[in-house]
Amino acid sequence: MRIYFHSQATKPAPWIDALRSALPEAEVAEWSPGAPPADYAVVWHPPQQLLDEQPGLKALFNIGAGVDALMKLNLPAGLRVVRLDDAGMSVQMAEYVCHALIRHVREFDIFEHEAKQGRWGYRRPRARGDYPVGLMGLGVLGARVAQAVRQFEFPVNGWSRTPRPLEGVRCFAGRGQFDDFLSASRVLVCLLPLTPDTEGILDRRSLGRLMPGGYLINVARGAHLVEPDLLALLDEGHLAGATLDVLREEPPPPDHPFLRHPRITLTPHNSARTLREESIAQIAGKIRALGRGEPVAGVVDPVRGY
Ligand code: NDP
Ligand code: OXD
Repeated sequence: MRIYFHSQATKPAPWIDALRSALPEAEVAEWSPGAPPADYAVVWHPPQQLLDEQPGLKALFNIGAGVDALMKLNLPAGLRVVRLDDAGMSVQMAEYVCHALIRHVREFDIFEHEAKQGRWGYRRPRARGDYPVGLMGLGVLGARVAQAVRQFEFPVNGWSRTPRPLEGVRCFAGRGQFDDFLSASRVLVCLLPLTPDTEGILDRRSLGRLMPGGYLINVARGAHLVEPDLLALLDEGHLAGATLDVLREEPPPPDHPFLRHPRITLTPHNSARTLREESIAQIAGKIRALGRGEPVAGVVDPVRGY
């Protein structure tokens, strides 16, 4: 069995060594143009050339949860694309979202700022019931985030493409219930995959339907957000702020208006990092299962695009 690894976002050697240890029966190498045919490829943002030169792959493993970069390529018909299925990401995502939510609702950002100005000011406590959290996407990550947010006793609304009943979550589904979901939420968390249906979904229309003083946490993809619409709604006072882990252009150009915006907190696409050990254990398990002819979880539906 031959496996190729390709990613420009991470050093290949530790991945290749770890894949060799997990699958000692396999020949594992970094992919290079003109390489002989392989059985599997483990990739992040591969070039089209890899797919064109490897039409016989049995599966393409993505070392991330989001497969939007792969869906833009011309994939051989019938190629099985397998995403990471949690692999240690959901707990990181839950930490990140709870941190951003609590920092905003408890006004820690304001306290930090005031202390640096030498001020010691009390503020009237906010009631968590006034901050219903709307989760867009109730998949592997969204469901875990919903559970974590509930632990802090915030009201939680959830929105998915098909109905996903979750204990303690008021669930909405499909475009028909989107507006009701938005108007019942003050803090909006985006954990949707990026697809033609969801690109630009965080725009003036949708963000404008949140309760006044709304807050956006985008941890999915930068292209979900129409960036000028967020700036306008912050200026108009309809939104109180935003925490963004993802931007349309990463890294952003030095003059990007979000970089120094007083009410936008940015992190460099690290809300849920891919963990090498967990990911390789999962991928190796799936390669073995496929070898035995068994089904595996996390196979992407090419029609839905996630
Ligand atoms: P899943 O595929 O498990 O879940 C996706 C959820 O979104 C599902 O509930 C799905 O609905 C819903 N959804 C998809 N399309 C629509 C639509 N058109 N309308 C309404 N709901 C929709 O994905 P994950 O939870 O694993 O990951 C979500 C995304 O998070 C990834 O695609 C990736 O882009 C991003 N991500 C970001 C990271 C970061 O570091 N910033 C790290 C990891 C992931 P249904 O349940 O009906 O299918
Ligand atoms: C992912 C990511 O999709 O890292 O896993 O963004």
